[in-house]
Amino acid sequence: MLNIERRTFLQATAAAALSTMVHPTVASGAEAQGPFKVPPLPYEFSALEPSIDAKTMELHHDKHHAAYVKNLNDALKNHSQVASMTLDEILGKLPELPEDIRTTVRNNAGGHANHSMFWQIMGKDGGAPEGELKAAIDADLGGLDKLKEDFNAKGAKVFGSGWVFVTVTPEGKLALVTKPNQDTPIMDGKHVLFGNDVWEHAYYLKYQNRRPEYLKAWWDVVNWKAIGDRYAAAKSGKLTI
Ligand code: MN3
Repeated sequence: MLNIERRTFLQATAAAALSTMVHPTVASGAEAQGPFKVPPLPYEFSALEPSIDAKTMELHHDKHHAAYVKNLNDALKNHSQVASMTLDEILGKLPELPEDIRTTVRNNAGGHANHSMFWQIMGKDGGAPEGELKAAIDADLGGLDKLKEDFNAKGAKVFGSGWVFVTVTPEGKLALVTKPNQDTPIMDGKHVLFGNDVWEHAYYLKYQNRRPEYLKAWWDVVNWKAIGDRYAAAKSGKLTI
């Protein structure tokens, strides 16, 4: 009898210990505490193979992006006014933010915006630019082949970590721009049509130091349908991040 009670007690204790161990892990999952969340990847980690390998996608989305969101939420813990702003508002008003969180917010809100855009504009069977988007690429960037060539050249030249972007005005005009670290053209009051991440974490597992090879292969997983939707949203004033 005593032995059975003891066993039951031990089982109950073990279950309680397990539940206190498991519960906080679930409840406080990477970014759960705060206004910003990591958007789910809209495809499998392996969907962009062979251009981008599944392991890179998993680490990039679940670890790197999640860390930007966690750091951003942590920085805003005691800044409820900033925490109530949208990501675009925060990025457009960095100089007005409290100085003690400005750099942290710049890096991590930038990282959150850049990666949220990045997952969205990639995918399988991405098609080709069509309609007004194609016309704008032809008119402003010299056509798709020239865009790829110039974009890759700019991306290859980013020293250290950064991004290469195509920006879009409300009138639909396109331009190429690079940014260091997790900066974004949104910080200059511009809109991002799309961009590519040239941080080593985006390609190093598969390409090591061969960034130009990654830049070239990346075009195979660009989702022109999603970019076309962003182009239309930019022209109707509805484009965010
Ligand atoms: Mn990245």
